[in-house]
Amino acid sequence: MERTFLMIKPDGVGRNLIGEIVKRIENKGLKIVGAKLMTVSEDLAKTHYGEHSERPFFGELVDFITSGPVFAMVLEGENVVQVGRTLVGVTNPSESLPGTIRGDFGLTVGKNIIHGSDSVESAEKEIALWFNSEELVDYSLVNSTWVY
Ligand code: RTP
Ligand code: MG
Repeated sequence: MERTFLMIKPDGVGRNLIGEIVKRIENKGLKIVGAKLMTVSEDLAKTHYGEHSERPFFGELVDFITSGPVFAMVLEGENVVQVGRTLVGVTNPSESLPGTIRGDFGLTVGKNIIHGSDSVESAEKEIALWFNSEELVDYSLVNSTWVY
């Protein structure tokens, strides 16, 4: 089954949105296989957003992600990378549709609440970067036969 990496950013944690976001993930039928509240080192932030290292906003992005705790998650489900991005919304919350996390809770690109892996390949890299294998839990959801 496909996996993705989602991370509630410091603004989402600071605005008490963990429960609201986890509720949407559970309601959708996705399985949480790993989750942790953590602070992010500068090294981890720079590696995670390495593809943006030459962009003018890189410094601000690293400062922001390291500015408070984040809530990191690994989710499992059919087509979950794309489904995760759909739940999150587009990069700029002012263009994200209502019903998406960014569309419902954000206004500006610099404080867009949550990160979601953008491809199966990035998901694999990001899961390995953020989680040890023993932090990922193997179990079954009782209701999954009503989803699949
Ligand atoms: P993310 O990686 O955080 O899930 O966001 P994304 O794929 O939707 O967008 P991406 O292009 O990967 O950008 C990463 C993060 O950089 C910040 N950003 N700021 N000031 C700007 O023009 C700008 N553009 C991007 C956003 O916080 C974005 O989520
Ligand atoms: Mg991205």
